[in-house]
Parts: sequence; C-alpha cells; structure tokens
Amino acid sequence: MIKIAVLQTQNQLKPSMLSQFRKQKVARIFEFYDVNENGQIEFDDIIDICNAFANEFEWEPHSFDDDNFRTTFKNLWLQLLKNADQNADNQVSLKEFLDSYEVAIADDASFQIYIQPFFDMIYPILDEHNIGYIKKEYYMRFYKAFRNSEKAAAKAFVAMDLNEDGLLSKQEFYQNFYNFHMSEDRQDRSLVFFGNVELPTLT
Ligand SMILES: [Ca+2]
Ligand SMILES: [Ca+2]
Ligand SMILES: [Ca+2]
Repeated sequence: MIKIAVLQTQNQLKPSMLSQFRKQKVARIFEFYDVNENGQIEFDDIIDICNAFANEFEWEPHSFDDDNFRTTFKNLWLQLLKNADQNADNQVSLKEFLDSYEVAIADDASFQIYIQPFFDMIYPILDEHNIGYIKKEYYMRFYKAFRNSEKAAAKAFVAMDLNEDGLLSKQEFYQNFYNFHMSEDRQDRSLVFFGNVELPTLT
C-alpha cells in the first residue's frame, strides 16, 4: 500500500520524463504482455504467457518449474496491477502502462525496485544449472515464448552476445535488459530484447 501512495505522488509531481524513443520501447514491452492483442493487459494474457513458457520449456503441468513460474509471474502481475491500474478495472491499458513506466524507469533506483524483479525471475530459468551463462537453446526457447520466430530468436542471440564468444553471459543478458529499459541509443544491441527491432508507433 505504501508503494502505491509513493507512486501516485511521484506521478502527480513529475511531468513526462521519458523520451519518445523510450516510450516506444515501453510500448514494445506492453505488446509482450498483451498476448491476445486487445489493447489491455489482463489476467488472461498472463495465463497465456505462462502457458507459452511451459510449452517452450516442456514443463509438465504442476511440475516444480511450471508451478514456480506461474506463481512468480502472477505475483508480478499483481504488482503491475497495483502500480499501473489507475481506474481499478483489473486491466492495464497502454496509457496506464506508460504512466507506470514513467516512474519505474525514471532512474536506476526505480529500475531496481520495479523492473529488476523480472530479470531476477527469468534468469534462473535460463541458467538452470547456475553456470553463469545462457545456452543458445534456452535463450531460443525464452525468445520464442515471446511469440517470436526461430529466425528472430537466432538473430537476437547474436545481437545480445556482446563479446561475440557464442555464449550469453549473465552480465550480457543483464546489460541488454538494462539498456533496453534505460538507454537512449537507437543503435543499441539490446533493442531486440523483447522482439523484432521495429518499434511500435505511438499515437
Ligand atoms: Ca490483452
Ligand atoms: Ca485499468
Ligand atoms: Ca558472450
């Protein structure tokens, strides 16, 4: 509850601080969440995302991995509702999503609070044996679970492998995740993090 109060206060105090470019990237994240493409993120989308991950990672229903992912992702969803659903209709519109990201990616401290949890949840799935890097096969599964093609996944792996050693280290994955949210660089390799490079047009 305290977090909501703080968020609302910040929203009221701060005019829009995000560049159009960063807003476009936030809209790309919105597209990732809005699986059924009805312009709202709702609980059904979250279930669809969980199903897509279970399918790509071949988790049996109610196995540890499946249950763990669903529980954690539902918690992320509840967090998103609390922080973004201004009209309390249990859906998050693009406008509400953008407003919440004005705060969530305003600076590094906010990034740590609001955005880092997604990374902390996803990384251990991709590096299940905790070896410090992600195998290409696992990265491909992750990327395809975002409704991207095999070809796009392969291309993204190459882009995100910053030192081009054929492995995606935790540091590289994090750097791309961070830059996607925070960088103003239109050439940054992180641009492919959530899908194809074409960014959505904002009206
Ligand atoms: Ca939707
Ligand atoms: Ca709403
Ligand atoms: Ca590498």
